[in-house]
Amino acid sequence: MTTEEGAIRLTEALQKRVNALAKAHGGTASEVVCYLLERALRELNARPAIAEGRSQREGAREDPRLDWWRAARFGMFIHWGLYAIPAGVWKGEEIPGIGEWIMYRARIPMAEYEQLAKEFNPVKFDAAEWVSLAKKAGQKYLVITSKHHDGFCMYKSEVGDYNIVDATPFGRDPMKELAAECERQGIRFGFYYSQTQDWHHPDGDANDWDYDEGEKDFAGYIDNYVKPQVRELLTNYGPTCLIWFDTPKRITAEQSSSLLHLVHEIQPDCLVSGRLGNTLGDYASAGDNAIPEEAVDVDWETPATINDTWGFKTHDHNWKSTEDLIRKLVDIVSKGGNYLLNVGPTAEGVIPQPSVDRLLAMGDWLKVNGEAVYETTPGPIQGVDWCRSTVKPGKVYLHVFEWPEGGEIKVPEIDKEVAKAYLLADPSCTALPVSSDGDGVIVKGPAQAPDAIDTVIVLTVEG
Ligand code: JFZ
Repeated sequence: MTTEEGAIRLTEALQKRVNALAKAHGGTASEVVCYLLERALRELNARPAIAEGRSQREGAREDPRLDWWRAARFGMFIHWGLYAIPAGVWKGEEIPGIGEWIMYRARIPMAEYEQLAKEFNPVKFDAAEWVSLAKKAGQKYLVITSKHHDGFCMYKSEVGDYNIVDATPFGRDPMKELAAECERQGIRFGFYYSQTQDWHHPDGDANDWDYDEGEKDFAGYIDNYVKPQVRELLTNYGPTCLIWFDTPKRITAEQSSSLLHLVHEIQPDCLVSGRLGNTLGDYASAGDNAIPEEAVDVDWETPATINDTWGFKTHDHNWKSTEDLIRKLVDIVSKGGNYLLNVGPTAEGVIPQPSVDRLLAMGDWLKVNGEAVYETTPGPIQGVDWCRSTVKPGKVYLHVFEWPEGGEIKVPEIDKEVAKAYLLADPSCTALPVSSDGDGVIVKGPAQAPDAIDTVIVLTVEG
């Protein structure tokens, strides 16, 4: 289906169906297409940000093991693997969709795809550089793909030789180097692990072009491959802050539960993400780049991309602006969530410069405004487009996205007495004039927005 401004050319099959519907309902083809599109978009928007089965396990909401994670609010996600070599192009053809799915999208035979390992040699990989970028960005934890759906292990596994140490000229274990560097720089280190989909393993989920789905011993794959690998990851790399499982389809509640207990048996403080499935995760996982309309009373996290892919793609230059990224971080935190923002390094081991630039800019903003993000909880002002709010005891942080004409901020009702208002960026905390017009507090700020992206006004409140 191709589009030119105002005109949609449908495939023949679709055209036939639309014409039949138009005839049946006495409308025009365009009316039918518009109706169907609007309905699809409504359903899309109506889909909850936190899907069924990926929410937080009963009882975990009060679990003190999550306190560091709740306070952290902002983490770095890293999708890195063999898929960074084709980088979205296979045999000269651009393969649509997220880069790390190229084997699936192009139905690449496993025997062909695994040849990529022979040329994977990221000589420019520098663990210290990656971790210091996370630190400068203000990201408190780092989660990297130890094994994604393609089944290639980016760590030294004794359970199979389809791994970076045994199968590539690189021969080093980047997970070892990153774990050590995170320890050194005070960043918490975690693993992404694809527990259901494994397009390399004959019993793993989803490769139906090399293997017969009906023949698969998925339970055996979980018990004899996944569990030994999870044990390796939680045994050989020091303290692991969390395991980020993914796409929990085909996994039973028993299997999710046994994985959860395996993780907590080996490292009791290691958290397990909501995509463990069957609502057994230590915290809830929202859909990719999905942000709930309003605050959610669970511990939740949104995994997000800076462009439109997780794994590196040569031709994906659709980078979000720094303003967009900072406002998404604040929007998520103001609703009680964590923001796990991704980078997709190249096959040489380099994080794309557009990602570096935006993360450093976010870090600069957080150096000034971090007090209104870290260790905060959702504020009293919700569902207002021009601002967001976060709180700490005795303080309400008003995040002003759209600065009002003349700098007169009409603070929506917060049913608390405002003792003082000042700009968070003002080291002298000079009081701003506060008045009341009977139905709310008015704070008189500078005529121009001190920070066009998000100016934070601190309201000190009684009780
Ligand atoms: C999954 C992966 O398939 C993808 O490659 C990436 O790792 C991402 C972080 O997670 O993609 C998903 C998983 C779940 C949803 C959407 C994309 N979902 O629940 O809507």
